[in-house]
Amino acid sequence: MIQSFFLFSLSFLMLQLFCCSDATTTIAELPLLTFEDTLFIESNVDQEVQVRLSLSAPSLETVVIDYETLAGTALPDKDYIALQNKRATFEAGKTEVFITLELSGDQGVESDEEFYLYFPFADNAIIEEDTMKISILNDDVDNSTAGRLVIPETGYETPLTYEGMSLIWQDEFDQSAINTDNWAFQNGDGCPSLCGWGNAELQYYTEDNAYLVENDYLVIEAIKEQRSGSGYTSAKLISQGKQQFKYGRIDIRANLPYGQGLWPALWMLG
Ligand SMILES: [Ca+2]
Ligand SMILES: [Ca+2]
Ligand SMILES: [Ca+2]
Repeated sequence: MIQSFFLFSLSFLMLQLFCCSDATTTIAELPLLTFEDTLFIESNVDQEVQVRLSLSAPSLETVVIDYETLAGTALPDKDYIALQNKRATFEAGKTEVFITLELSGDQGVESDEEFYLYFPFADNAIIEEDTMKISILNDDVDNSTAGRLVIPETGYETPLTYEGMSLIWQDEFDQSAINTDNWAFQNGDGCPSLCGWGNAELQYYTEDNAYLVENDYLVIEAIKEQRSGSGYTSAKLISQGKQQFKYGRIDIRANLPYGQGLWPALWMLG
């Protein structure tokens, strides 16, 4: 009886160990759902695109991932076709599947937009990260202002006072001409000593391209034209030898152009 009892007890213990050890191992070995945020260029026509889902390791079981779209700044029907109660299936042993999305094209000028793919539930896989961001990059531009000077009506207001500091110099470009007490022009292409101004710059600087408008603004204009061997002209103003400062705070308010090859710059050199 004693021996029999002992064996039963041992069997029971072994059964317990097998049970718990096996259950723990199974959970730990479920693969992890992985993916990366994805971006697409909008286009002018509707398009089908694909996003990729991956598993961290192949599974012996079929893995099913539930998914649906969630609106962001991109909206269903306007920017993409909404999906609800959809399922992506990884056959046993597979670690990659693709989900097809339908994006709406247009020719409207707008901001880049985004929406989301949400993964609420998985069979035989673990979801740690449950939301993929899908970005739609607008590819339309506004040509209505090309070649015209547009003074922006919004932007940073430069204060005239700061606590603990006093204003010792300013130029609001509100006189009848560029103030030569403050500014000198650095003209040419830098040659022969520093052709391209050390930066392979393509323009020829001339004071013709700097002027004041509306009693309040300095304009520096870049023009595609030939001048002394350069294919472009622009202007450079420097305060060197006229207004120079050591320590303190300098505020500059400027509106900078955007486009291929443009390199607007506000330098502080010492
Ligand atoms: Ca477009
Ligand atoms: Ca759009
Ligand atoms: Ca657009």
